[in-house]
Amino acid sequence: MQKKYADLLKTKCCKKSYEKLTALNNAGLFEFVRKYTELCNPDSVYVCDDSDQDREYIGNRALENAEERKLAIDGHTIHFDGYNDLARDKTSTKYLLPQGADLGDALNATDKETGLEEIHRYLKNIMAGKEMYVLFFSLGPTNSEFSISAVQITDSSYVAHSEYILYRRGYEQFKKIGNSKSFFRYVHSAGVLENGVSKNVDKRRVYVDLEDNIVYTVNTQYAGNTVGLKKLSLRLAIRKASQEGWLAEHMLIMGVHGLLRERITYFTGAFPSACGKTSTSMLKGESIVGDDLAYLRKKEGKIYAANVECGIFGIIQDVNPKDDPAIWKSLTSPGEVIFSNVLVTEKGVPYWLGDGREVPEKGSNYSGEWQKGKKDSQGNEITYSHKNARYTVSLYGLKNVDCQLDNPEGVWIKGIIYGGRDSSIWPPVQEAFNWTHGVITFGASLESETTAATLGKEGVRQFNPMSNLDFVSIPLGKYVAHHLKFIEGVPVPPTIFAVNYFQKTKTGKYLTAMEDKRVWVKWMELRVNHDVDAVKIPTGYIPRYADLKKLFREVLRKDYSEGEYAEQFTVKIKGNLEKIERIAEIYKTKITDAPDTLFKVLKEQKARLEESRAKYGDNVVPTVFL
Ligand code: SPV
Ligand code: MN
Repeated sequence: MQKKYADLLKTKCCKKSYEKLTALNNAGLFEFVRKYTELCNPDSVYVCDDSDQDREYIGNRALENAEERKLAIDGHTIHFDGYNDLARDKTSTKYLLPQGADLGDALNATDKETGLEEIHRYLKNIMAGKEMYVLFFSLGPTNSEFSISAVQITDSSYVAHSEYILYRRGYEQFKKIGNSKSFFRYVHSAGVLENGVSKNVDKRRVYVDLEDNIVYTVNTQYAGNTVGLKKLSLRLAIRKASQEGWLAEHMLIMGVHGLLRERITYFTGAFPSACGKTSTSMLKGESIVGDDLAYLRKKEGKIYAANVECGIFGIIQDVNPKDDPAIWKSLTSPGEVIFSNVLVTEKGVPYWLGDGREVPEKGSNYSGEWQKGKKDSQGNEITYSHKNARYTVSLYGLKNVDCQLDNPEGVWIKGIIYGGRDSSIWPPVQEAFNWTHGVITFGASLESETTAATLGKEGVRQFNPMSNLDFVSIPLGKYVAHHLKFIEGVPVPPTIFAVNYFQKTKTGKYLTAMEDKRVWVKWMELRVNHDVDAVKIPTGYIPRYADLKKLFREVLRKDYSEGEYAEQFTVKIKGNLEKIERIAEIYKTKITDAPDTLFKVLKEQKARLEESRAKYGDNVVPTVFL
């Protein structure tokens, strides 16, 4: 038997690739690679180790097989996904459930046996005529309590190339885990390519096997559906974390720098896709540890976090030199960048929505050849760059990267931020009364209006607890309970905040400017370090006007009027009460095992809001709470 396995891999791998695989001495890993080599039937198999040579090989393959094209600036390439494959596909992403298991109605699941049969049918011979890549990475810094080893099988050199930019290499780490079965596995095939993009998107599937820690994904290229270590790993990690007592979250990690002293205070922040997570982590004057995925662990009575990644797969829309100087610089200077789904001119110059430049007359984009006024089959104008167009860059090249990025201990987290796209209810910033209140009324009650980062209609208000709804892989009630429990034994847990960058006036104008975020984070930094007092309102603590006025002056050189403060921080009693009703109803009817604490905390909040309404009416200016 052993010989037969070896024979198959030996014929598909070059000698060096075969040796790299066997040097890992991991029978389970070897069998996994053999099984999918046999099933997917590639012409050849290339195994990558941690060498720069292999990284270069993958980058070159992406150009040779036209999944990427060179752009004018050295190191820059462009990749296009298919026209209907430009965002995460929630409908086709399913957990494979063994008989008797139940994740509740809020999560998308299917019978494991049927799902596996279907995906294996799709995978059969899917790589014929192609090369298969086998890659090893580490989720989190290597040689750390946070690290999880992961192996990726893919026939897409674009996916492999993206992973090289986004994750730490993990071949050597695999050597250290020996024969362990404790690693994550991903099998991906873009399927048949037509003009460089997946042809059979109608047969796109992302199936997550939680028992065996394997994710299968076929007939898609969009990174959110294919890059195993990103959102596919998050789904596996959430379950693992719940079993082991830590948290895997859809969170940025950043260092906020004190205005007064040389003090760096670390925060994590959870925001749904396209709601300001990357831009917060990249704020001018602060330093970035990560923009998307964080693991949080409890150590010696404190909470530490590490970035799962070491790169950014960021939304490019509205990246401009004024608001995002650091990213702008990497997107316009030589160095490794993969642009996806932007417009590219004949001269190889990329353009995107909101870049502040004049729009070219024509070029290539996600719809093929594009010229101004081009319409889709329904007569709608095709934007020159897609709303979910992205850039992939390494964090190491950014001037604002935090020096703790690779610290195997992680960074000590003193504040956690929750934020959604909410046009009418939450103020720009508020602080929870305590951990439980923050977890329930901010995290577990998060709602956000949908965006182009997932397929489907935009602007629909959606329940999205901890910004993690798309990735939670345990029953939601258990997930919330796990958060409540997480800080047991932590004498001073992180302070929880909620932010909202998207409040609008009745006429649809944003109430706050993009750059105002810089003030909100500085206020949070002062709060967790006990430097300022705050105003208690029914839903939490908000800043005092005088503190904000000072911060606006110091940080942005802007005048901040009492009128602005009153408008932005008015307590919307009706909106808040309706929200409580909506959230309580969801947890009552759709989610089994919701913790009792959740209903209790919501009830208390309701009582506070009703009391204020009786005294002051529906819209209460913050000054009455002084
Ligand atoms: C997001 O949409 O939240 C992302 C990109 O970070 S994706 O890989 O699509 O998840
Ligand atoms: Mn994300």
